[in-house]
Amino acid sequence: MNQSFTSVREVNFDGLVGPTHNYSGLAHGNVASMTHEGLVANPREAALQGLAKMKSLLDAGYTQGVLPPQQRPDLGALRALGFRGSDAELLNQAANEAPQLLRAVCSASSMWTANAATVTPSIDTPDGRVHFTPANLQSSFHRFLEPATTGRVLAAIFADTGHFAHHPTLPATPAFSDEGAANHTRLGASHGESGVHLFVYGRQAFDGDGVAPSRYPARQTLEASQAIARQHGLGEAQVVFAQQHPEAIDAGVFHNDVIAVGNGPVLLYHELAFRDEQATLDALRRKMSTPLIPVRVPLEAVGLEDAVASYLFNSQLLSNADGSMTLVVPGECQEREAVWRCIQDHLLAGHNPISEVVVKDVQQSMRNGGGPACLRLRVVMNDAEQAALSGRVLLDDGLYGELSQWVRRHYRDRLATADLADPQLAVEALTALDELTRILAIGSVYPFQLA
Ligand code: SUG
Repeated sequence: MNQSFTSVREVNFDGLVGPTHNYSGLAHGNVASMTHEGLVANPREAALQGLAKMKSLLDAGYTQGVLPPQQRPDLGALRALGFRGSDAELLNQAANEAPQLLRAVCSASSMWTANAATVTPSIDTPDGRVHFTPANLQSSFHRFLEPATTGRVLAAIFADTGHFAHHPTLPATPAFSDEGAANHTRLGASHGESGVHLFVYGRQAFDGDGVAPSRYPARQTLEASQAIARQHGLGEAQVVFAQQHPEAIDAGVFHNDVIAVGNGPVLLYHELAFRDEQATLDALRRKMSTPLIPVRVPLEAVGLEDAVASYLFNSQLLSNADGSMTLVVPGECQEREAVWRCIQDHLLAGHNPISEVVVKDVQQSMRNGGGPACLRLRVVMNDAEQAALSGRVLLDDGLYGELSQWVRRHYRDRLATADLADPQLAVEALTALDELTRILAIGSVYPFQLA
């Protein structure tokens, strides 16, 4: 084992759940979000569940990072839409005249950092820097509000321009619809060796054959994925573009990470993940310098409904020092018999590196369609890059303790959609976030701090 191999690791940056976490049913095509609309949320529990997941992975020896939530309610967005007056007046006017807009500007959706950006590790880029592109998230209004702050947060943490390169979001128009790392998987022998980048898209904007889902939107375009690859300097030999199976999207698979997950040489995927399964595997095999280990879950073992409800494929697949892998699955996998059987009989008992399954309760996030893998942005870094991070964003026991206390001090344990108009909620949220930027030592990143 050479030094460059041992000093490179994947850091999972989980999104902290924000104080306005609620169930507004904002995400069309996301079955969990649509089903749980109107439920009373528990933001405190949501944030603590997220922190507990981070802490248990830290305790198991993985390097864990944390990203702050966004400023919500996004009062600036309401002002841009013509609402006037004091903060309280704005919220009141929006609640009366356009409740759907108020719900959108209150969403805590930035917790799903797999959609924050696409990241390419330095070993794969021509200039030897880690490259970032914040996703434009233009498919929905509530998520379109994220990229500006995401860009500031990433620039604050990955500030060292000798190691990190930041690109602008793609044009926020349907042709370049981009949902970030949720549709991007890097495959290779190990984190420290060069990888092949699998970009999965739902539709082609310009010259496609028109094959696309009919019921729910395809959120990622081929053109967006190609532009990201270009921005990051990835050459033809390093990339594979594959179309998602339209049937899967129509069953509620709104991102590839709801139906496939890769790590190292392993690609765990459902039979209906890709429109052309064989061509996708062939292309990966041609370009990878190490044998691909496909772990295929057939439709007869796990139906699409079970896959979507359990979020089996929205698991984190993590590398261990001995070459084995750990699969971190959401608790909902235990509730679906076919899924649990597949985990035991097919994944754990199969000829593949997956040797352990860890179950995590992230139910508050799951009810909005966000499993363990949605909650994290993977950044592969070497020692020098890790040392060049700004702020206090790598979790240790001390930071975990402080963040847990911070959540307990500021978060409500009950939030209904009717509460979103409460001006006191906005005051609480901004007070909490101001304190958070000091805990994380990332400077001013929120609009209310920059005004
Ligand atoms: O974009 N849900 C998110 C869930 C994102 C999950 N991410 C990944 N699969 N990587 C979405 O559909 C619902 C929010 C609400 O209703 O407030 C929401 O936006």
